[in-house]
Amino acid sequence: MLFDGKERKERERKMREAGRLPPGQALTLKWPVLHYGSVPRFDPQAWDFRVSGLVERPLRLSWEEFNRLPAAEITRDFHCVTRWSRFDNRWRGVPFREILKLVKLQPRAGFVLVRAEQGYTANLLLPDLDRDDVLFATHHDGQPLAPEHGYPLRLIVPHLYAWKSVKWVRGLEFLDHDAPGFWEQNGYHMYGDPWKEQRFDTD
Ligand SMILES: Nc1nc2c(c(=O)[nH]1)N[C@H]1C(S)=C(S)[C@@H](COP(=O)(O)O)O[C@H]1N2
Ligand SMILES: [Mo]
Repeated sequence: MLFDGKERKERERKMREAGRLPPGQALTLKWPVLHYGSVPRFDPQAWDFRVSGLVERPLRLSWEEFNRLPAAEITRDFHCVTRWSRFDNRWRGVPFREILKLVKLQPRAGFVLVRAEQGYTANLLLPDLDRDDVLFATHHDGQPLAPEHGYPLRLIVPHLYAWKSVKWVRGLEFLDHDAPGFWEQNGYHMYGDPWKEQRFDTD
C-alpha cells in the first residue's frame, strides 16, 4: 500500500539520520521469519538447557528450573544479514550473565558454541555474550515468542547480525578456540558486525 511504503521510508530516513541504520540495511516494519530447516515442536518435559565444555561442572536445567532464573528486559534493534533491520524490539528473558553465575569457567574458556534444536550452532566470543544486553528471550514486545521466532527460548545478541541470535536454543559449549557454527561453515563471517558489514567470510 502507498501509505505503508511512505511510512516505512520516512522511518528509515529517521533511523539513518539517528545513526541507527547500519550500512547496506533497509528498515522493515514487519518481522520476517528466517531460518534453516523446520520449526521444532516444544516438549516441556524433554526440554533442557545444557552448559558443557570448559566448565568445572556441566550444568543441566529443566524448563521449570530455567524459568525460575531472574528475568530482565531490553529494547534493541535487530539486523539480519539479508539486509533488513527491525527497530525497537522489546525482549524479555534471562540474561546471559545469570547463566554465567551458575558455572565456573576453566581459564581457557574464551569462546562459545551456542547449540540449538536440529543441530544448529553459532559461534561467539565470550565478551560478546558477557554483556548486559545479551539475553535468552522468552518474550517479544510483551508476547511469548511465536514458534517460528524461536519459542520457547532464543538467544538475543543485539550488536551482531541476527544469525547469531539463535532460535530454539538448548545450550552453550565453552571452548578454548573459535569454532565456526552453522552459517559460519556456509560462508558467513566468523564475527558478524553489522556496522562493519561483516557479512561473508570474504568481507
Ligand atoms: N536455530 C536457528 N536459529 C536461527 C536461524 C536458524 O536457521 N536456526 N537463523 C538465524 C537468522 S539468519 C536470522 S536473520 C534470525 C531470524 O530471526 P527471526 O526469524 O525471528 O526474524 O534467526 C537466526 N537464528
Ligand atoms: Mo539472517
